[in-house]
Amino acid sequence: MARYLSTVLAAASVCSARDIVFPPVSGIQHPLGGDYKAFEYEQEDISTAIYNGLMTYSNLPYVHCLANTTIESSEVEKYDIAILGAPFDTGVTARPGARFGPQGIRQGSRRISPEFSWNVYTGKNAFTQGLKAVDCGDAPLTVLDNTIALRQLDKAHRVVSSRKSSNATYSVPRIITLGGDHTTTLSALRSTYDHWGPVSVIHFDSHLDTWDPSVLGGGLSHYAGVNHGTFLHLAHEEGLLLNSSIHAGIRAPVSNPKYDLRNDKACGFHIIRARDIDRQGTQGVIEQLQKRTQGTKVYISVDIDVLDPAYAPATGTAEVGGWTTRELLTILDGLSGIEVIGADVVEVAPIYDNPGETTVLAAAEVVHSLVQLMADMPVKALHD
Ligand SMILES: [Mn+2]
Repeated sequence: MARYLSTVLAAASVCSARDIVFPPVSGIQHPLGGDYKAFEYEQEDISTAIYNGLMTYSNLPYVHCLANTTIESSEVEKYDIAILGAPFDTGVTARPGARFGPQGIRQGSRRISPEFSWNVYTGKNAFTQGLKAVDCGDAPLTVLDNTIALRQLDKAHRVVSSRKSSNATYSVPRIITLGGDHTTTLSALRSTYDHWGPVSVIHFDSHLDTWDPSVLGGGLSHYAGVNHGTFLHLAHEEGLLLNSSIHAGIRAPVSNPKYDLRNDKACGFHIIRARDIDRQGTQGVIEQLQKRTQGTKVYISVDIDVLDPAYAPATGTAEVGGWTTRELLTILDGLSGIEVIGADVVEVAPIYDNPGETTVLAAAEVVHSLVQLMADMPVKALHD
């Protein structure tokens, strides 16, 4: 016992009781030098690491983009690509939960860091191509009134897109919204209209989302007609869209094939169905999307339910028979060169995810591909 105690006391005399002291490894210089037990805090770098600090998308710097909401104010740090959360899920027709989507997607992105992001397929790092990407946090939206919440989101988009850009050549920062249910895309399109006029939408989704409000919800009240299945119809009515838009991954049933599909066409859309990929391959899908939107500015909206529930179970209105995560990422990366003026990933409802975080990991990587598309092709605004 005495011998044991003296050993313990000897150990305690060279390091504090709870330090973990590793024996020297042959041939390896200990970072603290020969006398590695003489611990000097000055030598420890605590300036940067992933998994530290408050969580932002891909460990990007946080900027309080909504500070001092005088629109002309330019006092916040400049940026070119803004990640903006839209915690709103009271426009859904099935399972709620997407209000926690923004934090879910950030959680899924925590292993991505700007300095460790060279893509083995593209050979590029979206974060080091000259445009500054930041996380603006979430738009503060009331959970008790949809009309007010969407007006708050309209305003948040207007403020964030009106800040000074970091890159002198392109004056308008572009926004990638983390949804939120799909209704939130309407605010984003109102904002892109202000800077770029009407745009094409590439809409990845299992559902059409162009439903006439008189068919979906509007029969009940005007208020109920503004929801995650009608926002593209409303965007068309407001004149925000060009007639060169296209859906990709459609497979959910429609209520009336004649009316719904004719109405969809009238809203300016073509349709690529989910199973079309079996015949065309990813390359065929890429070519259709490019051809349809050629020569126009493009907004890309990704409803995570475009993926099969095997790849994205955590969503409100899951539809089986969808695309794989790899197929979607291949298609997105294949769109490099398109002028993307805004984008979003919506309908991520983390409560339905699994311990492996399948959905939020996929959503985070989809956002990464969207950042890459923006970095590849900076776009001038109408007044530039
Ligand atoms: Mn949708």
